[in-house]
Formats: sequence, structure tokens, C-alpha cells
Amino acid sequence: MFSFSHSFAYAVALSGSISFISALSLPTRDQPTHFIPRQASPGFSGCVYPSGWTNCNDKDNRGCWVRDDKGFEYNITTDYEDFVPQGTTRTIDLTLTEEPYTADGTVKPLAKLINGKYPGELIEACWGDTLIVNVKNELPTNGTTIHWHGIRQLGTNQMDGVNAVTQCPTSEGDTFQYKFKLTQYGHTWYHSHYSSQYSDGVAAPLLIHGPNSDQWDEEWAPIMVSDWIHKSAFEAFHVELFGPGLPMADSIVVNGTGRYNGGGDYYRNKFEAGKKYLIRIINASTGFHFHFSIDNHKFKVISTDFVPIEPYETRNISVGIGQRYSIIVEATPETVSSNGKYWMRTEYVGGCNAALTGVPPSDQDGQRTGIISYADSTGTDNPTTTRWPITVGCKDEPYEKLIPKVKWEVSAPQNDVNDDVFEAGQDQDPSHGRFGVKHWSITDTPMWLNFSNPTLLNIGNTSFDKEYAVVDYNFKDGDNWVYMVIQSGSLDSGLNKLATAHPIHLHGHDFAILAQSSTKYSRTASPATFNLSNPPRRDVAMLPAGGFLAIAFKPDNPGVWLLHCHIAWHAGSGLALQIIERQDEIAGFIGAAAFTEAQDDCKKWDTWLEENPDKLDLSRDQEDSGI
Ligand SMILES: *[C@@H]1O[C@H](CO)[C@@H](O)[C@H](O)[C@H]1NC(C)=O
Ligand SMILES: *[C@@H]1O[C@H](CO)[C@@H](O)[C@H](O)[C@H]1NC(C)=O
Ligand SMILES: *[C@@H]1O[C@H](CO)[C@@H](O)[C@H](O)[C@H]1NC(C)=O
Ligand SMILES: *[C@@H]1O[C@H](CO)[C@@H](O)[C@H](O)[C@H]1NC(C)=O
Ligand SMILES: *[C@@H]1O[C@H](CO)[C@@H](O)[C@H](O)[C@H]1NC(C)=O
Ligand SMILES: *[C@@H]1O[C@H](CO)[C@@H](O)[C@H](O)[C@H]1NC(C)=O
Ligand SMILES: *[C@@H]1O[C@H](CO)[C@@H](O)[C@H](O)[C@H]1NC(C)=O
Ligand SMILES: *[C@@H]1O[C@H](CO)[C@@H](O)[C@H](O)[C@H]1NC(C)=O
Ligand SMILES: [Cu+2]
Repeated sequence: MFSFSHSFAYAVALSGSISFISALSLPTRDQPTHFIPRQASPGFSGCVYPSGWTNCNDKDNRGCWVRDDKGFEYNITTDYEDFVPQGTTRTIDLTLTEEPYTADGTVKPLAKLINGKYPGELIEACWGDTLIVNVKNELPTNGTTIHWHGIRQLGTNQMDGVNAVTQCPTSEGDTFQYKFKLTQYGHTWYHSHYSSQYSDGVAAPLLIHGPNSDQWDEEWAPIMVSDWIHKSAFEAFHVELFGPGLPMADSIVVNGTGRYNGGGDYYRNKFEAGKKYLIRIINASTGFHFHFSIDNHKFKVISTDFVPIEPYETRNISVGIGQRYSIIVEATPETVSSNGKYWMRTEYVGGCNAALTGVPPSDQDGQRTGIISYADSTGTDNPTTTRWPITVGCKDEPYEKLIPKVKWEVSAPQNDVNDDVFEAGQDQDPSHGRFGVKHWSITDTPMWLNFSNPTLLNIGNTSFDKEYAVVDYNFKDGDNWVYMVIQSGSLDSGLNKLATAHPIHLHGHDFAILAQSSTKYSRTASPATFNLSNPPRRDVAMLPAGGFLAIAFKPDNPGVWLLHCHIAWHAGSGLALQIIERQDEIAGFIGAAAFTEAQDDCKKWDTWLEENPDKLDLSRDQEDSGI
């Protein structure tokens, strides 16, 4: 019988004292490696595992991943929080530049690109790999950091890529090396966490091959969907704070292609009749919730963020910012179109956030953004299909449909949940923020950070600047739970916060959604409604307008972790807090080298600032929280 204490399982035991094994050495087997080719992008040569492990992932068994000669498997039911196969190390070089870019027919003069592309460089890797990513900043007037959205960063808080929290920004001409292990699988995106920078283009997909909860024949590389703004996002953010009105996006861009005032193009891809396609969607928007559908095609949803779920069938999917879904579309339309072509629709939700400018009227009905052509279709004519009768709303997929494959049973919390109720909203008292204008916040004070002073270099502190919005989670039992409630708007009316829906993202953890309600939290009645039995889990969840979100996670990852709204304008305005998890254990957990490196990088940043006052003067140019 195989036992999980086997030496090459990835083991993490974090109760009381920490024993963390970041990169277990390989079993003493032969050196040759095993190779699993997969075809998501042409440049990728496949997965590499130690000799003795064989691929068990084929089109009839997508749930299996690798198997050894004793019959042990890593598969869709393996608890990836505890057991991870031993992959390979991949090194990737990224360069950030500022240059004009045209995604929708109209030039965006100050686009900021990763390796000259938008979406930026696709990083493709495999479950259990270690990534080394060298990020070179050639942006003339901005620092940068890169955040690996949803990646656990277990024991590597300093690699989370949040300036003023885990590091100083990387300055112009400098390179920062990120190194971390991929303990999860699925797809995500990576993006800048420096002010509004990702909204200008510093965002790209990250695909980690692993098992899936249903069968498919062909896989597509991830599709990054986003709103697109022609002017600089830094200018647009100025409008968020000072008006007039709210910042508007110009178009919807599907994997880099969109239409604006008659220019640009639709996203295009092909289906072969009868095949099942694994399609991976990422909402990389700035301010924008969307519904995705393909006319006449049903599909199955198989994952929420990094969490594989029991497949369910639908015709449309509601994707909040930062969220990801994998879907399997069978190329068998319910009604065959006359020319073999079908509209792919990406509709933004009015009332959820600000509207679009410049969308061609013909595209407005259900927002036509892409064309799927069957292999046998001909001609250059557009599809003639009509939209499914769907209604769009500013909310997550139905809670009860999101059933995780690997079950989590949530036990009673270590904290009193009523001590940890946070009000997310727009603070109606301008004196609580900077510049005498209204700000978004989730603690009493809108977040405002000093790029030169990351929290990670302040972990000896007994108190923090209120604008750092630090929340102390000093709960020592990493095997058990802490709960948090996030209320949209005021619960106790102290600050008169305005209620709306927000996509809430937590770093360093997947969280269980104990409740997602559109009514106000009640300290007496709500806890009894919490779902503790394999609730949905992910790393971004919609907080319903006027309602609340109750989440649970295990404090097994000492570090400083951001929790924020993923509407970039709201995070920039201050809707964010940082959880200091097991403060006195962070230094030992991530290791002393992390701190000396962070200090060196801060020196470089400070020196660059001193030497380039004409390029960047933060007393003048910092208008947002910094994240
Ligand atoms: C899948 O993996 C789990 C644990 O990793 C193992 O217990 C189970 O037997 C595997 N399933 C199959 C069909 O081998
Ligand atoms: C970032 O760069 C933009 C130009 O693309 C500039 O307008 C803005 O002031 C810079 N902001 C910061 C904080 O570096
Ligand atoms: C989406 O864009 C990425 C990055 O440019 C590219 O590698 C990938 O192939 C595209 N995916 C699809 C499905 O078109
Ligand atoms: C992305 O998420 C935002 C905010 O939740 C939403 O407004 C927007 O419509 C989403 N975009 C898509 C294409 O689903
Ligand atoms: C999406 O499709 C499902 C299944 O076809 C349907 O029940 C549901 O009402 C649709 N959702 C919306 C928001 O229209
Ligand atoms: C808890 O959530 C899961 C996943 O959505 C669902 O299957 C289950 O029915 C829920 N249980 C209760 C008691 O609501
Ligand atoms: C930001 O932090 C640095 C380093 O701690 C400090 O020298 C500087 O005075 C701070 N700036 C402001 C505006 O507080
Ligand atoms: C940490 O504590 C010192 C000393 O009290 C204080 O000056 C500093 O501002 C604190 N750091 C933060 C990030 O609040
Ligand atoms: Cu928000």
C-alpha cells in the first residue's frame, strides 16, 4: 500500500511549530525524465517529471495526471494543499516597456507591455514546477512589481509581488527575480500591482497543466478578457477620485483584440464539429464584470479559479474581475447556423460599474466580441446567430453549483467572527481620505502606502500607521480556521459607507465561501447560516451590494497578505487591507535572506527616486494607495 508519508510527497504540517519543506529533493531514482507533451501553445514542449512517473492524462481520463510504478497517482482528487508532484524548474525572462499599442483600431499611446505584447507573455508550466521569473523594468516613469494572482506562495511571501507590502518597486533599468513553487494547477494571470499599471497592459496569462474534472479533446491557451482604455490608466484614476463622473472604458478586448468605433476586429477561433474544447477564461478587467456565452452552444464549467469543481452545464457564465473559469464546450450546436459561424459574446453588466464608450451599435446587443467558425465554414460574412435569452447580473455563478472536487470540511473558527467584520464601501466622509475627496475603504482608513517602506520590512512593529490598514491575524493553529465577514456598505452606520458589489480577492490562500448573501450581516443570526460542508472556494468572490461575504481560511502561511477589491479604481482609492498572519513567525518561515534582499532592492528604488526627480516625484505623482 502506498502511504502519503512517502518521501517524495510534498508535505506541509503547520500546527504550532512550523515544519515547511519548500522543495523536497527527488526520490533516488534514475536521472532521466518523463515527458508529457501538451498542445496549448506552440512554444511549449511539455511537462517533465522524474523517471518512473508516467503520464496517465489522456482524452478519456483527464482526471489522472501522473502515476508511478507502484500505482500511486496524482489526480483530480489529490489534496494539492498537501501533496504536489515534483516538477521541473523553468526560467522566464520578462521585460516591461512603455510603447504605443493598438488593440481595437485606436492607438493607446502609453500602453505598458510585457515582452512587447498584450496580453503579455503566456507562461506555461506544469503542476509541481518551480518558476524563476526575471522581471526587467524598462518603464521610463514607473516602478513595478508583478503579482502572481491566486498563487499560494507557501513560505514565499516575499515573492507575492505587492509593492509597499512585500517589496519596494523595481525601478527603471533594474531586474527583480521571482522564484516560487506551483503547488496548484489550472490557469490564472499575473499582473503588475504598481498603482493602475496593469490597466495599461501589464497583465498576462499563466497556465499550469494538471488534471481536469471532465474529458476534453483539444485545449486552448487561456483567453484574457478585459476592458481597454485609450488614455493612460493613471489619468483615468484621477477621474475616479476627482471626477467629473467615473472613469469609462473604451472597449472590450478579448485576448488582445477588440472593436472601437468601427475599427479593430473580433476575436476569432475555430471549432471542429464534435470535438470537446477546454477553454480557459480570465477576467483581467479594471472595472468591469462580464458574462460570457457562445450562441447556440451549452458548456460545462469545471473550475473556479484554481479549484476544480464537479462539472455543471450552463449557457453563460458570469465572471468577476480576477476570476477564472475553465469550461468545456462541445462543438455540437443546438441549432446549426446557416454559415457555420457563431457569435461569442462578452457582455459587460450595466449598473455593476461604469459603462463603455465607443462600442459599435451593431455590437451592443449582447456585446459581440468574437467569432467561432466551424472548420467547414467559408466566406468572410459574419455570424447571423442570435443571443441566448440570458439575463446578466452583477453577481457570481450560483453558489450551490460550485462544488469543489477536493472537499474541505470547515470547523469552528479560532477567532470570534464578530470581531472580524469589515465594512467595504465608499466612505462618505471626505476627511477620512487624502485630497478632501471621498475614498473607498474596508477598514476605518482608506489604504495609502509608502512605496519605500514595505510592511514586510516592518514586521517587528507593535503598531502600524493607520493608512497601512493592517489587520493582525495572530492565530497559531495552521490546521484550523479563521473566519472573516465583509459587509458591503455600513453595518453599524458609523462611517456611512456606500454599498455596491465588489470582487474581493485574498492573497496567499484559497478561501471557503461560508456565506454570500445579499442581505445585511447579523451578528446573532448570520453565523448559523454558514455552510461548513464543502462550500465553494476560490481566491476572488463577489461581495453582493448591501449584503455580505463570509470567508474562512487556514492561517498556515505566515506572511503579509493583501485582501482587496479587484476593481483597480477601488483598490487604488483605498479598498484594501493587509492581514499580518502569525507576525512573529514570518521571519523564520520565509528565511533571513528575504529581508536582506528586500532591503537592497529598497535602496535601489530610493536611489533611483533621488536621481530622477524629473521622472517621478511621488509627493506630486502618487495619487492612489500604491496597489
Ligand atoms: C487519486 O489520487 C488519490 C490521492 O492522491 C488516491 O488516493 C486515489 O486512489 C487515486 N485514484 C485512483 C483512481 O487511483
Ligand atoms: C506612471 O507612469 C505614468 C505614465 O505612463 C505617469 O503618468 C504616472 O505619473 C506614473 N506614476 C507613478 C506613480 O509612477
Ligand atoms: C491568447 O493570448 C495569448 C498571449 O498573447 C496567446 O499565447 C494565446 O494563444 C491566446 N489564446 C487564444 C485561445 O487565442
Ligand atoms: C470582469 O469582472 C468585472 C467586475 O466584477 C465585471 O464588471 C466585468 O463584466 C467582468 N468582465 C467579463 C468579461 O466578465
Ligand atoms: C445561464 O444559463 C443557465 C442554463 O442554461 C440558465 O438557467 C440561466 O438562467 C442563465 N443565466 C442567466 C444569468 O441568464
Ligand atoms: C455548501 O456548499 C456546497 C457547494 O456549493 C453545496 O453543495 C452544499 O449543498 C452546501 N451546503 C449547505 C448546507 O448549504
Ligand atoms: C517613506 O518611507 C521611507 C523609508 O522608511 C522614509 O524614509 C520616508 O520618509 C517615507 N516617506 C513618507 C512620505 O513618509
Ligand atoms: C513601524 O513602527 C515604527 C516605530 O514606531 C514607525 O515609525 C513606523 O511607521 C511603523 N511602520 C509602519 C509601516 O507603520
Ligand atoms: Cu470594489
